[in-house]
Amino acid sequence: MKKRVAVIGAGPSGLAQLRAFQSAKAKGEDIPEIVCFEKQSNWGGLWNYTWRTGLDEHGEPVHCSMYRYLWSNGPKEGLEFADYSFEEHFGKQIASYPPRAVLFDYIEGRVNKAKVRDWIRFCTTVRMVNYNEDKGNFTVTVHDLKADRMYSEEFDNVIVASGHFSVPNVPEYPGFDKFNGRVLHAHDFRDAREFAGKDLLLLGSSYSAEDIGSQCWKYGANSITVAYRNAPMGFKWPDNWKEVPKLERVDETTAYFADGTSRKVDAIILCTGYKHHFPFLPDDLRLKTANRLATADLYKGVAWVHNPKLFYVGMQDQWFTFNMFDAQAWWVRDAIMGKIEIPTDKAVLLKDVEDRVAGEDAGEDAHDAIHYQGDYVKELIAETDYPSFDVDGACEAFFEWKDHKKQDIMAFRNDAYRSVITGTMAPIHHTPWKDALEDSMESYLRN
Ligand code: FAD
Ligand code: NA7
Repeated sequence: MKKRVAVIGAGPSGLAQLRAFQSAKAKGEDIPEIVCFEKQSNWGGLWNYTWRTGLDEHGEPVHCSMYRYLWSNGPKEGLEFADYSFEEHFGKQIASYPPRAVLFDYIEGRVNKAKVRDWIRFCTTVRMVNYNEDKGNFTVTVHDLKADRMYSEEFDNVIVASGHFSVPNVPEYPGFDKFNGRVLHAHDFRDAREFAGKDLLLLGSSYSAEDIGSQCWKYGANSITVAYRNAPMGFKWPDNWKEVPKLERVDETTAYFADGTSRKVDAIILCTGYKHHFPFLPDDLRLKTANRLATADLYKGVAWVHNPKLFYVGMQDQWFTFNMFDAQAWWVRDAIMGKIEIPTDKAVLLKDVEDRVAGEDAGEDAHDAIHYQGDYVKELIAETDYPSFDVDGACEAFFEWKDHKKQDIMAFRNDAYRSVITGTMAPIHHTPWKDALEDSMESYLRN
């Protein structure tokens, strides 16, 4: 009997897993039967944009945290697939910070070429995964949302690729229940035009605060105030943008901060991050980790130390994204196919996790963190046949990106980088980011 493998989620991580198995098959290898369960009606994960918020048409929590005018927040040269370049997909080199629709098209291009769509059961939510001690396998219980039917199947391995930037972390501050305007989390933010002319308060000092604030600024918000909990982002912001210390409370109209200042605001956007949340996993299989580069309890960052027939892909905080998911997916494939041996001594697995945590903790700044994750990508790639690429070159692109942000936070997306896959330089986009209000794929590719 062929092994059966369940993949949960068809976002970039799950699709990397399907492509990994398909590439082995294309080389004549005998691969397991792969079944991918995806609760949405299409692939792409967070990149599959929807206007919906809250619950979807089936009553399931909406997965999408992306918004209408999102452009890549890092250079595409840092995430390019080593086996499918941007030039292969678009037939030419394109600018470095593609809008969401362009990246969705690129992600889709590789899996269309691999012809793996038939492996995916769409509109199917995984409800529970249980390990059967007696049989040494898993029972996966799913809900076919279209047929409104639940059923269970058995699998030898399960790969969790359900993402971790979808279930919002929603703190409450005194007075939220009395505030006259809207209070929403970044997960439910969609169209920046809604906030044109408004005075906005954002909480948080990471990517979501930076980017949602920038979007609202671009589409005409009157002012942006960002309250930080520990440290400000510290960029050179436009005149109508201010960073202030921690929010203490709000009343009907006004927000009050820890430095004694206050500001009248129309809406509050909580850019307060996300939770690793796996409602379909029981206690013995469920990952509990902070959002960090060295996750808890995952050998090599992917194999569940308490039962290494279960794998997680893409659970780290991310400098590297698509190519790191690939590195992980190829490694997981080879572990499942017996080409890589996972030690049977649990102490060895736990020591690996401990060393990774210590390695991350030894780093002092973002520069070290980027190198740390780059080294992790290199480590995994060295153990499989994933095409090796210039990971250090990708790190360099990230360092330049960080410098460009420091120089001008509203202009860094106008810069261009060299591909570490094809060696060609990206063109400068035809319109500066702040002026490119129309950002469809057609418009972006018109270089
Ligand atoms: P996801 O994309 O979250 O996909 C997980 C999939 O699992 C989804 O399709 C979901 O429907 C499915 N799923 C979940 N639960 C179940 C279930 N129970 N049953 C069945 N299916 C299920 N990365 C970049 O490289 N560049 C960027 O510019 C960038 N911008 C970002 C902006 C925002 C606002 C956010 C939130 C993230 C951004 N990211 C960016 C990071 C993003 O995490 C990755 O690009 C990528 O989407 C992660 O892929 P994933 O497959 O691990 O998870
Ligand atoms: P992050 O990067 O996890 O950051 C979350 C931010 O929220 C961070 O600055 C936190 O403050 C802040 N936070 C968390 N809880 C609170 C409370 N209770 N009060 C105030 N501030 C809080 O999440 P993002 O959404 O920015 O980014 C996630 C992904 O989305 C990322 O990969 C991007 O690509 C897009 P701290 O700094 O710890 O003080």
